[in-house]
Parts: sequence; C-alpha cells; structure tokens
Amino acid sequence: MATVTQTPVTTLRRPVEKPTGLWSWFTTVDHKRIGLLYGVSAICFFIIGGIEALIMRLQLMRPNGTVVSAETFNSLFTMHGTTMIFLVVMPLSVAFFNYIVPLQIGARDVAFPRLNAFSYWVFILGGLILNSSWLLGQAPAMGWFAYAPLTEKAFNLDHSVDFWIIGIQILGIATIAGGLNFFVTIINLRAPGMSLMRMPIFCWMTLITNVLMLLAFPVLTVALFELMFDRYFATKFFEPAAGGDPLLWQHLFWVFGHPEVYILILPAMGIVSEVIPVFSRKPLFGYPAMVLAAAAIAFLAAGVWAHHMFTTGIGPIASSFFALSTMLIAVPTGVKVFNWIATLYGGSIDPKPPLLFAVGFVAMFIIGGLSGVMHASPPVDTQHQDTYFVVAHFHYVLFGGSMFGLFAGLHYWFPKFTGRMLNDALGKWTFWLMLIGFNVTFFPMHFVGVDGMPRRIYTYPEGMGWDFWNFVETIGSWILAFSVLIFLINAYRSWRFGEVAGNDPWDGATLEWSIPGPPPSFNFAQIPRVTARDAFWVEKRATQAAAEVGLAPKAQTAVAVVDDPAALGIHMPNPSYYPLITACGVALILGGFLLSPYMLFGFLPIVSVIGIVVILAGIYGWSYEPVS
Ligand code: HAS
Ligand code: CU
Repeated sequence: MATVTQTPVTTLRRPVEKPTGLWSWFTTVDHKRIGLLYGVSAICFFIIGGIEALIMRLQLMRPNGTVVSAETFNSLFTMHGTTMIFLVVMPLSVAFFNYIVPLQIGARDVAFPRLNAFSYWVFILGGLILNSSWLLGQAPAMGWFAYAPLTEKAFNLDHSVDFWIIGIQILGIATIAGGLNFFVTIINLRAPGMSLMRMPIFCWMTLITNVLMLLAFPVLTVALFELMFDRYFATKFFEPAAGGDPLLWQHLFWVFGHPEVYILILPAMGIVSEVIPVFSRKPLFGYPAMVLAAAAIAFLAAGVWAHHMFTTGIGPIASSFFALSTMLIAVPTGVKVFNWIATLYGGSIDPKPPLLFAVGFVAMFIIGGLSGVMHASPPVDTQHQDTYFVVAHFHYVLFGGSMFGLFAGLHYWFPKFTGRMLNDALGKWTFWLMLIGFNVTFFPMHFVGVDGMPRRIYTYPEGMGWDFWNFVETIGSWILAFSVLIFLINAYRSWRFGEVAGNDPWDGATLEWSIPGPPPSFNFAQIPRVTARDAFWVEKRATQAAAEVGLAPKAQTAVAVVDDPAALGIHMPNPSYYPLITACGVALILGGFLLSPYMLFGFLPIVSVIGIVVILAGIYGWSYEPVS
C-alpha cells in the first residue's frame, strides 16, 4: 500500500525567473532560504565564539598567563557563552526547523512566512548589536547568567551590561515569534493523514522545543526589563541596599535558564533520532516512548531551576525538592538513550559521517548527563559549584551533545540543502578529530575541577597541580578548531564541486527525501497523502514489493520539472521587505538605549523614537501589502 501517491507532473516547461541576487535574500519569505540564512549566520557566530574560546585557552595554557588582561578575559567568557548559546546552538537548531520541518510534514512553507523572515532579521540584528560591543570596547564582562547586583549601575557604569540586556531582549523577540510560528505550523500544516503520532520524530522534538521556548523566554523578557529599569529608570528590583533582591534575578534567570538547556538539546536529540534509524536500516525503536520521554523532560525542566542555586542558602526543603526533581530527569533521558541503542542493535549499520556524529552524540551526552546527576546532589554540588567540573559537564552536554547532534544534521541534510554530497573521507576526518579534540579539551576539566580549580579565573599560580591538564586542554582546543576548519573546507568544496546527490542518497524514511535537493520553491508539486509513520520508506517498500510480484510500480512522488508555482496553480507568498523594515524598527527602539546621551524629555532616546516610526511604517506596509 503506497502512502505518498501522487501523479507525475512532467508537462510544464514555462521558463521562470528564479529570485536571484543579493536583494532576493533580503526579501525572501521562503522557509528554505530563511533556514540557510539562519544556518550560515550561526556558523559565522560559531567561528567568532570559537576564536574567543581559543584565546581563553591560550591564556590558560600556562600558569600566570599574560595573553589577555583580566578584564578582557571576563568579556571573553561572557561573550563566548552568550554567543554559543543564543547565536550558535539555538539558531543552528532553528535553521533545521526552518529547512526541514515543512518538508517533513509535507507543507509548502511555515504557517506565517513573513513572520518567519521577521524572526530572522530580528535575530541577526540582535546578534550584531551584541557583538558590536567588542568594536566599541564595551563587551559585557559579567558572565552569561549576569548575576545581580554586579549588573547594577553602581558596579558597571559603562554600556557593557546594556549591550547584553538589549541584545538578548532582541534575540528573545525573534525566539518568541519563531516559537509561535513553528507551533502553529506543526499543529496546522501537516499533510493529510499525518496524525501527530505519524509525524517524523524531529518534528516532535521541534514542537516540544518551541513550546519550551514559548514558556521560558517570556520569563527572561520580564527579568531583562526589570534589569533595564534598574539601570535606566532607577528602579531597585535587584539592589539589596534599597530593599531589592539579587536572588530574584537568579530565580527568574534560571526559571528561564534550565528549560533553555533542553531547548538546546532537544533539537539535537530529534536529529539523532532521524539519523540513527536511517543508517541502521531500522525504524526508530520505541517511537511513542521517545515522544513521551521528550514531553516528560520538557515538563520536568520547568521544576528544577534551583539546582543552579543550591549554594545560595535556599534551605533543606527546597534543596531536597530540587535535587529529587533534577535526578528524576535522568529517567526519561535514559529512556531515550536506551531507545537509540536499541535502534542500533541488530541494525545493518552504515557508518557514514551522519551516523558517526549521532553515535558520538549518544556517547558524549551520556558522560555529560551523568556528571549532571552528580551535581544534582546538593552536598556534592557545594563542592562542584563554580569549578571546572561544571564547565566539563556543560561542554559534554552542549558540545558533545548539541553540537555533535547538529553536525550529524549538517552531514545528513547537506545533500538536501545543496543537491551535492559532502565528501565522505573529509567528513570522517572531521568527526574523529572533533571527537579526539573535544575529549582532550574537556575531559581533564573534570580532574582540575574536583581538584578545586574555579571557573572564570583569568590565570592561576604555579604549583596548584593544574598546570599539566591545562596545557593538555589547550592542545585539545586546537585539534577541535582544526576539525571545524576541515568541515568548513569540506562544506565549501562540496557545495561547489561535490558529487551530485539526487533526491534520496541515504534511502531516507521521511518525505523530504521524496523531492529534489534543493527542493523547488513550493516543495511539493502535489501535497502528499500519508498513511503511516516513515511515510517515504513505506512508499518505497510498497513499490518494490509490487514490482517483485509483477504488478505495475506505483507512481513515484511527483517531481515538477520547472520551479514555477504559478504554472502549477500553486500560490506561494510574495517576497516582502516589510519584515526587514519592521525588524529594523525593533532593533532601533531597543538599540536606541545604547545611545543614551541623545534623549528626548530626559528619558526617551531619539533613536528609539525613530524606531517607533520605522516599526509603524513596517507594520502598516506589511498589513496592506497586496496579495497577488
Ligand atoms: Fe546541566 C549546570 C544538572 C542536563 C547545561 N548544565 C549546567 C550548566 C549548563 C548546563 C550550561 O543539578 C551551567 C550553567 C552555568 O553557567 O552555571 N544537567 C543536570 C542534569 C541533567 C543536565 C541532572 N545540562 C543538561 C543539558 C544541558 C545542560 C542537557 C545543555 C544542553 N546542570 C545540572 C546541575 C547544574 C548544571 C545541577 C548546576 C551545577 C552548578 O553547581 O553550577 C540531566 O538532564 C542529564 C540526564 C542524562 C543522563 C544520561 C543518560 C541517562 C542514562 C540513564 C541512567 C542514568 C542514571 C543516573 C539512572 C543522566 C544512561 C545515574 C547517576 C549517576 C551519578 C551515575
Ligand atoms: Cu539546570
């Protein structure tokens, strides 16, 4: 029984002008192009964040390092953490949501294509504002969690903290708009027959991640507004001397911050759950359990935030509660780990780079998860808190986890993005060097951490017993950087000259492999009908089985020969520059506060007033833009 039955579309040959040139990227509302914009931007930020890390590692390579000053080091770790979380792992995940989710659910685009473009432009402007602080010599230097009262005006007179507040606030707007968009897309735009439990697992992880985004980010928005008010309008939310409460910041930040770490890992888990079945030639083991486990992780994620605050004196009852809820997360996570292993077990394994990265993810994530459970215990955490042991933990889950998962996705879907294969040998070099470099860099951090080396120190004296491992870590960081370089070379070479991939180079299970790579602007000439999970596998197997018993093969998925939606009677949204204009309005309104000498009535920055005009113009144009 075929699941994706479509009639071939072969007669349409009207030439069309594809949107080309630089300007077309500014006005695009195509989810695939927006996905590419997100992906390329995230990789650029990855290079920036990576360089920041390498400078820190050079500074710490030997005791009494003199590569950078203490103040610069503070800015480096603050910007490195902020960049990697908000400008690399999140947008790279969003790149996959954008490119892959509509294809997997058999849709022509996301629910709100222009809102999608708006999200991207807001994101990139936020990222640029945040990073422009380097150029102005005012890079934030208070750590990615920006603890009060260090962020108050009394301790940070310049604009460094403001760059962080405003940059993150802008990024949050992009995230919330994107969260709404993907939630609605997945709920409303699935192809006929694709019930929720027939949906590809990556779409499930996207859905759950976006729910978490919608619940977690508004809390950060509130916290940031309070901090902004403290700094600009003399409120005292976090100022103890005036009756404010610095712990309020910690609560608000971690109520956001802990769900955030699952926002960072669930998309990677989704990618890995797609890759492992395809390269083991077996359906995902325990699909319903995988979905429920992710939902349980998301639910529990909302109730564990104070495990970041065990040493603040929250008391034994609160500590016990948060310790138990934190340990509980190991259960659904363990379910996922065992299901990945069970999927591999007995499979006919094809160790191509996507699978290598996926298995690397599972292995590294287990190590990071186990150290997480260790500091779930308050007395143990009292020892670990603010040491390199915690740094080891979160790099195992964030690099070993999230980044390895995202690299699995880059290697897996590259043929869909570009129509060409990544070079296999270079992919394997990337993987092995990354695995080795990663472990050489971060495993010794467990040792120096329990040996008492605090995190966020810009140097350390000789003879503490930390010299050797710090030296080793720095060597590891360069191996890691080299592996990323190989990936970049591979991606560029393959994009230009790689072997042509065809529609379905991996014998994929899901609908994106039924259409060309890169897909036409409208994705599906005809919206597929779905009757089972792993829809494309089922169709291919049914066709094969029919041929074996001598029946005429079923029609393959329709592939249009020209990329002209109008000729096919398909309506696609027009390009528009209003999302970009509206996004500029957002950036000007908030960014104006960084130019505080120029104020109207003493409190309203002139640039913000211009921003209000721009945003109104943008929304007006957006609302009345003719639909052709
Ligand atoms: Fe974490 C700190 C606890 C997962 C990211 N985490 C951080 C920070 C980041 C981060 C960025 O309880 C630092 C923030 C900062 O700047 O200060 N984390 C956990 C636990 C899990 C966990 C229990 N973390 C993540 C993920 C992240 C992430 C995912 C991002 C992608 N984390 C903490 C705690 C702190 C913390 C404390 C505060 C430390 C401090 O003092 O500052 C869990 O989700 C992990 C579950 C996964 C596993 C592995 C697979 C499961 C199997 C099943 C069997 C295992 C069992 C457990 C039954 C557990 C195989 C056995 C237990 C043993 C001890 C052996
Ligand atoms: Cu946490």
